[in-house]
This record gives sequence, structure tokens and C-alpha cells, in this order.
Amino acid sequence: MGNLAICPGSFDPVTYGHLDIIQRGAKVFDHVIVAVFQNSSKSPLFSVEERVELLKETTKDIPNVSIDSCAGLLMDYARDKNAKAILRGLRAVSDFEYEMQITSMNRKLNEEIETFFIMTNNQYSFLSSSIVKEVAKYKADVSDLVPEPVSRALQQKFK
Ligand code: COD
Repeated sequence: MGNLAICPGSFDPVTYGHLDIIQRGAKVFDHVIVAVFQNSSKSPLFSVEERVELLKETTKDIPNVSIDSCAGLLMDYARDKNAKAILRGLRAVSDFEYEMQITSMNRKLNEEIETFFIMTNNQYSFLSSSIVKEVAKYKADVSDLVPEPVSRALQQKFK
């Protein structure tokens, strides 16, 4: 499969910020697996199946991207897939400490797999799934923050 990167996250739901990181990662690595994981500190709005489905729909035009989910440890998953890299996005300074913690722990678990960070596109630096859910709950228009299928799925959830 060549150089494979795993792009892990909660993706609850996928936003244009995530898609930007996925698209740019797909230009550098031969293949990118976007993997939906449980983040034990978050309680999700969408089920894992729904998040996978929305990711599939919104990345279907990128040939070297596939979508998967995993209930275990990221580094075990990455080892099983023989991945060379973990791909993460960085928005503001506020992301830095959290990403440092995850990356240091992951490196302890497996020294062979490097984590790569992609700086967000300025236009998405303040975009997060949480903000999108917060405003969608009050029926605000989120069509410039998330792809169309996600916007529709949010409307359904908050109907
Ligand atoms: N612009 C750029 N990047 C963005 C944007 C944006 N607007 N929004 C989000 N991102 C990036 C994030 O920085 C992140 O890199 C990625 O997109 C996914 O974001 P989220 O919020 O969906 O994902 P997280 O942070 O909840 O993911 C955490 C994991 C699920 C990866 C983590 O909890 C995990 O690895 N869980 C599995 C269990 C495990 O292995 N734990 C040990 C880790 S210490």
C-alpha cells in the first residue's frame, strides 16, 4: 500500500476543518485511513456508524482515502495496519498541549510510528465539531462549516 497514514479522531461530525486536513494529507501519503475512535472524554451526538457513513459520503471523491472505525487503542490499530504515520490537525495554541500529551503517550506505546501535524487553513482555525453542534442545536445555518450531508444529518438530529 506504500506509505500509509492514519488520521484518527472523533469526527462527531466531520467538518470542513477535518476535510481540509484529510485532503492535504492525501496529497502527501500514498493512502490515508480516516479512523473513527472513541474519545472517552466526549459524549458523542452521532453513533460510530453514522460518523463513518458521513465521512464516507464526504470523502468519496478522494481515491486514496478510506474510512474505518476502531474501539481499541490507536497505536495498536496503527501497528496492525502497518501504518507509517499518524496525521493530526493543529488549530490554535490551545490545541498544542492536548496534542503534546496524546503524542507523547502514543510515542511511548510505539516508537516506530511518527505523528505529523498539519496546520489548519486560516479560514477553519476556529471551527470545531462542538461549535457546529452548539449552533446547529439552535437551528442556525451551518452550511459554510460542514458538507451538505452533515448539515442535513444535524437538522435531522435537532428536529
Ligand atoms: N482545522 C484543522 N484540524 C482540525 C479542525 C480544524 N478546524 N478541527 C479538528 N481538527 C483536527 C484535530 O486537531 C484532530 O487532529 C483531528 O482533526 C480530529 O479531531 P477530533 O476532535 O474529531 O478528534 P479527537 O481529538 O477527539 O481525537 C482523539 C482520539 C480519538 C484520536 C483519541 O482520543 C484516541 O486516540 N482515542 C483512542 C484510544 C487511544 O488510543 N487512546 C490513547 C491516546 S493518549
